[in-house]
Formats: sequence, C-alpha cells, structure tokens
Amino acid sequence: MATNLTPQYHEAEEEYKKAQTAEEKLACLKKMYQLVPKHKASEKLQADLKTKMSELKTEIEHDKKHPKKVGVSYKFPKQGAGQYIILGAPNAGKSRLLTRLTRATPEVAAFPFTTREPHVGMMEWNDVNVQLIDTPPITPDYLESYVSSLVRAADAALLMLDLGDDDGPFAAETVITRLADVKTMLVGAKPAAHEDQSIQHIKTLLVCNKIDLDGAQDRLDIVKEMFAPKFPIHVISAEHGTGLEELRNAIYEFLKVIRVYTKHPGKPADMKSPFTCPVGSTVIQMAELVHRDFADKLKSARIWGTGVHDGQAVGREHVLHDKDVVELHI
Ligand SMILES: Nc1nc2c(ncn2[C@@H]2O[C@H](COP(=O)(O)OP(=O)(O)O)[C@@H](O)[C@H]2O)c(=O)[nH]1
Ligand SMILES: [Mg+2]
Repeated sequence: MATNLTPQYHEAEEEYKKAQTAEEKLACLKKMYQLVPKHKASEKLQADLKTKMSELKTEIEHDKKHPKKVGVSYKFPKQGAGQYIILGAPNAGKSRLLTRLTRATPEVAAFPFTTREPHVGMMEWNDVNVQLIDTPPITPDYLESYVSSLVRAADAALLMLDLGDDDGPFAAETVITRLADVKTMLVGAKPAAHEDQSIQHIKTLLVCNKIDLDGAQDRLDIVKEMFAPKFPIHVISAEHGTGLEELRNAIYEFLKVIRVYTKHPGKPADMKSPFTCPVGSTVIQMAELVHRDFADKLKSARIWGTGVHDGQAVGREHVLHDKDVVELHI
C-alpha cells in the first residue's frame, strides 16, 4: 500500500541520512515522524520510526553517562628486550632519568607539568636495548587517559618517587591508587593467576630519586615502611648519577629475559644482535620470534651454550639459557 509521503518528508529523510551525531539524527527522525501521513498504510513506517527514535534516545543517554574519550592517543611499538613506562608525580625526575639512561632529550625543569607528551628512548644494557617511555605526571586530579593505556601495554614500569619532598612517598602512593582506579595495578611481581580479566597487573620497580638532597635519607625510611616489601626499591640521584648503573642492571634483569644468538649452518654466530625471549623459552618459541613461519618449518636445532655439548642437536621443546647460540634447521 502506498503511503503517499510528502516532499517535506523526503527532505527530512535526506537530512537524516546526512546527520552525524545521534542528537541530529533524533531531531530528523522526530520531524519525519511528524510529517508521515497518519493512516493505516503508514503504520509500519510509523512503528519503524518510533523504534529508531527510542534506540537513539538510549544511545544518547548512554553516551552522557559514559562519555567517549576524546583527545590524544599515543602508541609506541615495542622495540628491544622490553618496554618500560616511567611514572610519577610532577618533578619526581622522570625526564631527568630518561636523559641519564638514554639519548632522548625531554625537557627537564624545576616546575611541574613540563612534560606534556610522552618521550621514548632506548637504554643500552650490554648488547641489548630496553625501551623507556617518559610520561606526563599523575596527580589526584590529573591522569591522561592515554597514559593508563600506555601503562597497560608496557612490559613493566618505573615508579619515580621524589625523596627531596616530604610529600614524595604520598605522591607516589597517589599514582598507584589513581591507576588502580582504572584497573591498572602496579605490583612488585605479577600474580601467577587472577580472576578478574579486566584488571591488568604491571610489574614495577620503585625508583627513589634525589637521594642527594637534605632529608632524603629520613624520607627513605618512611618509603621503606610504606612500600617494602611490596615493591623492589632502588635509590638513585638522577642528577648526580648515584645508583644509576645498579638501576640500569635492575631494569634489564627485572624483564626476566634471556639473550639467544642465532647462527647459520657453517657460518659463525651473529654475536651482535641477540634475540631476547622470556626466561624458560624453548627452541620452538624462540624460532617463532625469528620468523613466524619457522614454528611449522623447524626440523631440528643445534645448540652451543649451557648444559649441552657444543653443537648438540636438541628437540623443539629444549629449554634455552642466556647466551645460548642456536642454529635453526628448516
Ligand atoms: N637534586 C636533585 N634534583 C633532581 C634530581 N633529579 C631531577 N632533579 C630536578 O628535579 C626537577 C624536575 O625534574 P624532571 O626530570 O623535569 O621531573 P619530571 O617532572 O618527573 O619529569 C628538575 O629541576 C631536575 O633538575 C636529583 O636526583 N637530585
Ligand atoms: Mg617530565
């Protein structure tokens, strides 16, 4: 049955098709509904319009309660043996630490909120690199949403604490609670299993900075009471370089990875750029890192290193050790 729609109705429908937001769409639908001739033949159309209007109202209500996050977002593809995110309150020395451990050049300044966007640098540790990301500060009323996303994506975190400030330990506690509010838990060690899949645990080193300043030692005692043994604690002066080499080692070791060097049959091993894989990785897991196809294609492997004779043939499930040299046969 024809519904004899008016040109005005068709106009409203055109507008509806171009509408961008839920509000605009709803306004157009209301107009269309008014313009539909109210008779038997248009009953189905009237009902359809009503359904669409009610769906849009629900959508608008939902968006009001859960505003879509607008604004910047950053992604840093992982490079090197692992990715750390540097976190902390304003002025804790996050950016200074990045300049000390990498060649990155974020601004360092004696006033808060100098760092407005993340900076990334590669920290050398022997023959591998660890990726460090410096971030804007986290305070009771300031947490960029992309920062929590970066934390959740990282392999580990460095939580910087300012020993030059009486408030330092509490400012660090705030960072922990702010992130916990968004289901991102900084922990000293990842739990073996946990029920709530929406919660992300990030293993974290607590880095107490500015040990060179007056009163830092006393504040460190408070820190230990508050945070030991929850987090591994490292004490440094980013400004003076105290404790930095120990921290560099700890950053690498905390990743719990091993270095594996590859070699081609009949050729010397490539001892310059090892692959890194989690402690406990097997030959087949390492082969997958080298090339996705290798998992299927791998026929055998020979190993030089820990617990094997030089060039010993091993199976796919053989567990690798740090500094093993592996020859993959496909
Ligand atoms: N005395 C002292 N000052 C430091 C140390 N580390 C950083 N600072 C200073 O603290 C201020 C804030 O440092 P910055 O790295 O910009 O902090 P961020 O806001 O956490 O990135 C700057 O003036 C730094 O020079 C340190 O170990 N000792
Ligand atoms: Mg900074």
